[in-house]
Amino acid sequence: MGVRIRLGDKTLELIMGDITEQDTDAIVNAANERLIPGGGVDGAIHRRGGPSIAEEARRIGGCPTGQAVVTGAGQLKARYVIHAVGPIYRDGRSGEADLLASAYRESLKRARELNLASVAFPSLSTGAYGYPLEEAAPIALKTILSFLKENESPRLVRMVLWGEKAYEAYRKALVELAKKEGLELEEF
Ligand code: AR6
Repeated sequence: MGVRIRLGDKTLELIMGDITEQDTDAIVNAANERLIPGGGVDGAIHRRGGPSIAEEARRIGGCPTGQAVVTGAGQLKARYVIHAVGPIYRDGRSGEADLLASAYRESLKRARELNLASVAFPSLSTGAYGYPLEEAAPIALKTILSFLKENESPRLVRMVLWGEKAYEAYRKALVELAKKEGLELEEF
């Protein structure tokens, strides 16, 4: 159950669920700059994916805020994990919005470099990093939609929201974005 908008053969959809269960070509991890396994999405991905992900991440060594790097996905259904580092929210006036948009865009660039068809994202920065959901959701969706418009890969982006509150915040942002762009909203 979810909601989606389509742009030709491209789809942006929202579901409520667990990022570690997605069978998209890649899933995105809400990582930290040191790429050392933490809690939240990061903890769940490393727990279910097994130690090979952290080993590969350790060889990469780190990733600045607003950037993204790729590893394999160990035992997960996805083929790749894209480790994106979102900003820690301070006051909303310290460049957070640009860095959050960059974390989404850079993740999508990694997917495009690998010519992937589908990518699933969690809501970056809205857990331990404290970004308010209502502020993060429109930034995430707008950034993803403009990337889909301008690129052939990926064709499907799925936002996987953990719980009702996150889902509703993103749903509201998608309704507003669809209206602004003149796109139809589909329930499924
Ligand atoms: N599937 C989808 N979403 C989830 C899941 C899940 N299994 N679990 C939590 N969420 P967070 P951040 C939601 O804290 O804010 C780690 O320690 C959660 O409700 O995972 O970017 C890293 O190592 C929230 O809305 O990521 C970093 O140090 C969203 O995912 C730091 O946390 C993101 O919450 C990154 O913090």
